[in-house]
Amino acid sequence: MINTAVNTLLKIKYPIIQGGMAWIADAALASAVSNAGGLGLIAAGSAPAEIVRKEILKAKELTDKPFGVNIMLMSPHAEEIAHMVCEEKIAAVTTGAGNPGKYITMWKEHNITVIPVVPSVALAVRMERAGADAVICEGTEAGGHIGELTTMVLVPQIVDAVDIPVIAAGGIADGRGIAAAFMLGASGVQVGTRFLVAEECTVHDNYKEMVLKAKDTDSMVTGRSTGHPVRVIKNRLARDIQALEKENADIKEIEKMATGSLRAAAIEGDVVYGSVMAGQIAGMINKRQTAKEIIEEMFSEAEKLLGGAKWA
Ligand code: TUI
Repeated sequence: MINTAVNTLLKIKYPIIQGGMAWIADAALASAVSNAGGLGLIAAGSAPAEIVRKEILKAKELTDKPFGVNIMLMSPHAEEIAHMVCEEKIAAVTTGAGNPGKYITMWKEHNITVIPVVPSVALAVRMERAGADAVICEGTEAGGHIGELTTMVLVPQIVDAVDIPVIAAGGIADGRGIAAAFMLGASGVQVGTRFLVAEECTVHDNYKEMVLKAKDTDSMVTGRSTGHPVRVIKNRLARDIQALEKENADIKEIEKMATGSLRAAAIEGDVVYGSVMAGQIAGMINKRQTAKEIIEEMFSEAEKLLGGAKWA
């Protein structure tokens, strides 16, 4: 058994957190991951607090295990969601796309385990000083909104810079990825892309098929010119945005094309003009499984590779 500081911190069987995928990670996926022994997350994305609260109430019906909420800090509703998770006594909060510093004291007062996603050593250090319990160190291989550095270079540098547990994310979808993350000093992993094809994931089937069919080179990054780079699977929308970016088009025009595009792909199944966010590891993902099968397969592979040593 792989038992680390992350198992203890989150009271979970396997040190794995499900990625907070906006418009996708709902009560169904979060509870399936938590019931399988990981930490499931409900992604708040850009939804209002009351919509997120409904998912939390559903998840409480579906699991008695701990689960968390991922707060996307660029959302206009981030502030109200930050307060709502305290009312709902959520076990853990992860954050993305910003600095959650101003909320950390409040969350800690409500016994919430706080785990910000960080793209750099500087932000990891600031989060530790602000009272975070752990950090998720997300490399640019990840899907969705990304930073510049790869998982390979970011994890060991953050491990050296902080004393709190480091959870590796970006490019991890099997036992080899887990074992590699542990070798870099991580004590847990966050996995998003592989859970997109989980049976319990309610994302549109066209989206799942895009992930299942993707090859190694099928993802690209759009939005660098707007300051909000996102990794997506290549399609018509991504190529159109790329063409506009090459022409140095107006940022507002590019942002207008991206608005609503994640919802279009995830909910409507528009995988031509929608935004199919997924990580570079999509090329390796080729089968549908339950969340339980995914987690158990990943950890049985990792345990073999790590040679049965006790990981703490
Ligand atoms: O947040 C993510 N991934 C996401 S959020 C998302 S929803 C969205 N939709 C359209 C456009 C933009 C977002 C889809 N995927 N991952 C975690 C993550 N956080 N990656 C990078 C960061 C990050 C970046 C800068 C965290 C902190 C940060 O701090 C800047 C600062 O203020 O210091």
